[in-house]
Amino acid sequence: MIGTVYSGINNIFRIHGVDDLWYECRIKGKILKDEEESYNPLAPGDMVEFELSGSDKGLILSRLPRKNRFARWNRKKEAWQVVAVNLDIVLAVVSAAGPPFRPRFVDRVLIAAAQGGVPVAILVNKVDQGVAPWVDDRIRDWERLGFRVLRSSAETGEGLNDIVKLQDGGTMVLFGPSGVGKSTILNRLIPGLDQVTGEISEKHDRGRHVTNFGRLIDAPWGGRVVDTPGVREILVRGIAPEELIHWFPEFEEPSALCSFQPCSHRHEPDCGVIRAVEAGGIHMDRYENYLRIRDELEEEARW
Ligand SMILES: Nc1nc2c(ncn2[C@@H]2O[C@H](COP(=O)(O)OP(=O)(O)OP(=O)(O)O)[C@@H](O)[C@H]2O)c(=O)[nH]1
Ligand SMILES: [Mg+2]
Ligand SMILES: [Zn+2]
Repeated sequence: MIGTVYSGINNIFRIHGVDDLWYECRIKGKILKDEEESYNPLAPGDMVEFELSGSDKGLILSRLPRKNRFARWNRKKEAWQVVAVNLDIVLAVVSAAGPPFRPRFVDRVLIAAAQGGVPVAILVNKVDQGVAPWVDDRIRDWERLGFRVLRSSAETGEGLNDIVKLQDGGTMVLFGPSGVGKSTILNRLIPGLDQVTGEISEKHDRGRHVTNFGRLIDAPWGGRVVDTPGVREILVRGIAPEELIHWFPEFEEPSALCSFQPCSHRHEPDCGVIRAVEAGGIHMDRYENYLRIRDELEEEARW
């Protein structure tokens, strides 16, 4: 039997079979072959082959090849955590305010999505709480770079239709910090969904956070969405430090003009990137984020 993984908790996976029935499945044997260096062999959206072990129970035998994957590096486990797979788009969700707007978090999601081969867009939720000038400034910069940025309020309903239009019958994962409104948005869009909302991140700190497995949801208008538990951080991994600029599209052209080659674009004289920052072609905050991530990657490379 073939089916799709919708959710998982304590290594029991909820699977929708191609026969349109639902199954509770465990993995047969100890491990599922995973050549991708991730600690979770299955993620929402995975297609699996399983054998029946009861009327609505099964044993997963193998995972079918993935079209793409969106993963984040798990610092504690020192491995990739695959967030969701077989996606049409990643929606990086942040809040305009409360919890604070986190543009650098978004920049990292943009990189992680590109690494996984998944198109990405940005959603700034809670616009009903006001959009400060510095927030708007950063949004405009993403737009200038060609990224699609949506603005929404789950409170007033503003912008929610744009999310549906963007998803367009495909599979979309909502990914972002805790408390930005991912589940509230989905509850509002999908009557009767009843995703838990309002759980504040401190609860996770106290260890009540039992699973970090997302949930695949069939959208009544077609296609699917994946709600994911909020994360505190997203690390950039798997990129050589000197390759990092290729993941910041607006750095590419200026970096060709650097006098020193290779140039780290930190403090070298006559650096095209630094000149572009001064001239406004590269946003200062994006540049500082680049420096931060570059430091992290170099630190990592030393180990
Ligand atoms: N003012 C305002 N509050 C919102 C909005 N969207 C969500 N909230 C509130 O923000 C809180 C957190 O919302 P959740 O939907 O639980 O956030 P989440 O992103 O799912 O959080 P995690 O599941 O922890 O990752 C709830 O109290 C919501 O009522 C919004 O657009 N405006
Ligand atoms: Mg939630
Ligand atoms: Zn340079």
